[in-house]
Formats: sequence, C-alpha cells, structure tokens
Amino acid sequence: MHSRTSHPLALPVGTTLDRYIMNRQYAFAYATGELSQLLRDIALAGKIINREINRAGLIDLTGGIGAQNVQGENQQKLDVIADIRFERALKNGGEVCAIISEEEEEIIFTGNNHAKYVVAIDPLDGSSNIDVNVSIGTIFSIYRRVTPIGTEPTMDDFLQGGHEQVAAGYILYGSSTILVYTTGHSVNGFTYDASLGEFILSHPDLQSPADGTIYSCNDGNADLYEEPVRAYLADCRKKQYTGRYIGSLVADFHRNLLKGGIYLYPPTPKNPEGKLRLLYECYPLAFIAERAGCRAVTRTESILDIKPDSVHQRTPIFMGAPKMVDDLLSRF
Ligand code: P6P
Repeated sequence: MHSRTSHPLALPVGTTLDRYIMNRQYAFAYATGELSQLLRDIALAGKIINREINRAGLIDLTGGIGAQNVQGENQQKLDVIADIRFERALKNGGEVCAIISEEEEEIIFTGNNHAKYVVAIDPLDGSSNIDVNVSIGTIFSIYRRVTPIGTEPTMDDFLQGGHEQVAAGYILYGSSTILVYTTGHSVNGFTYDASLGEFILSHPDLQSPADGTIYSCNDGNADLYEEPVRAYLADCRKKQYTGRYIGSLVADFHRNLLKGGIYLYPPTPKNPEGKLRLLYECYPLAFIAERAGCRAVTRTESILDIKPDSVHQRTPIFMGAPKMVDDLLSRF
C-alpha cells in the first residue's frame, strides 16, 4: 500500500520557493513578511528574465544597444531589459526604497520611502556570453536601510559593509534556471519548473567541498598576475588540476560551489583594483560562499570585511574551497 504522500502515480512536486519562504518566516519570530515578499519579487523578475533570455534569439533581443553602461562596458539589449525588469519588480513590490544597479550610475529611488530594504544588484552578469548561448546570471544583495523610515534613502544605506547584508543570492540562467540564496543561515537552491511557473527546492542546505581541483581565472591575463598568484597557478597545472573559466562569474561560482574549486580575479595593469564590483558581485557571493563553507578574500582580508567607499568600487577576489584559498594565500 503506497502512502498518500509518495504514491508513484502522483509523486510530490516538492517544496516551492513560496512555501519554503513562508515556512522559514514562521521560524523567525520577528519576521514581518516584508523580506519574504521582497524575495518573491526578485524571483518573479527572475522568471520574466528567464523567459526573455530563452526567446532572445527569436525576437531580436540579442546584441548590443550601441551604448555603454556606467562601467564603460557595451550594454547588451538583455542588460537593459533585465535592469528595467528588476527595477519595476522591486518598485511595484513595495518593499524596497532604493536600488543600486551595475547598469546605473546613481541610486534608483523607488518612491517607497516607507520601505525597510535596499537592494544592490547586477541584473545580468556575463552578458557578453548572451549571444553565444552561454550561462549568465543575476546577483543581488539586500540590506535593511539605516536612514529613517519615511525619508529619502542615501548612499549610507548601501555602504554598510558586507556583514550587514540581510540576504544575498543569485539566479543562474543555465541548462536549468536555479535561484540560490541565503538569509544568513543556510544556503538553498531552487530549480525553476517552467511548466508550473515555480522555483522548487532542489539543493537544500548547500555545503561546498573543503578542497577541490578546479581553478577559474582568465588564463590570458595569467602572466600579468602577481608572482604568488602565478606560482599558485603553476602548481595547479603541475598537479593537473582542471582549468574551467567561462567568463560568467555566476556560472563559474556555482560550479565551484557544488564541485569544489577556486575563482580568481587578481589585480592586473588594466584593472589594478580588480575587475569585479564589491557591492553587487563580491559581497553577495562572499556572503553565500562563507555560509556554504567556502572562503572569499583579497590577498589581505576577507571580502566581507572590506569597508566600502563607493557603490561601484571594484576589488580583487579569490573565492572558493578553503584549502585552495589558504594554499594560495600561503604564497604571499
Ligand atoms: P574577463 C563578466 O563581465 C564578469 O564580470 C564576470 O562575470 C566574469 O567572471 C568576468 O567579468 C570575466 O572578465 O576580464 O576575464 O573577460
């Protein structure tokens, strides 16, 4: 006799993101639901962008728009669409008073001055890969505002430092679409089932391997790296580790999180402060990495300890399996 909860003719769908959020919300006595709603708003925007990415080649959404973003990078059509979709979802959701986006120089005010949260976001990272059908991703970071409720938010709301994040996550638009986030405790992954329009819990309580044999860096720059980094990479090659780097941070990060590896973006003459942005790339991924048992550092400090000066500042980053990161740091 099959139990009603796992009959082979009607196997359980699994735990939807909504149900997971609600279950967790009850676990936090003082949770008032705004953060839960904010996470749903992000998931909704992710579903919409997933749909547009999957159709991009069919409705002429690939390619550039002939303009550059604040970073001086050629904006792709989907960069602009993703930026608009997240801004609209967060504004209409009502839980966010301000947004910092990779695509915009200044703070985006939502007009929801009574909202408790601010969001820093890279709406679509790795967009140079869009036209060649390689995985791309969204990275987001959430803070409780420090300015008084009801007033207009300021830069102070965004420059609180990595440890002050209340939640961080990413959406990977890959062979499947997966949303991974943490509210500071466990790290959980939800795979999108388009037939249901739901993210379903697929990777509960993610813990990354303590060691690994995958290294991710742009080998074309390797001769420009500091000597300790060059020595570490030479050792990886000597040990016949696997070099995997696809130019989409979220995809490289996610693979290394699951399999064990290290991602490196060291300083180079072209990017002496590193290329990746602190607020909406390195802080959120470091927040996740540390809660999944990984390390995220520069050569001198943890990423989360860096004091932010400006919302688009960059940082070098070494992030992944603690034994690999410690081996690298031991060479400085
Ligand atoms: P490079 C994409 O532009 C990105 O921000 C990350 O997603 C990626 O890991 C890195 O830059 C690639 O940079 O200089 O190796 O092409």
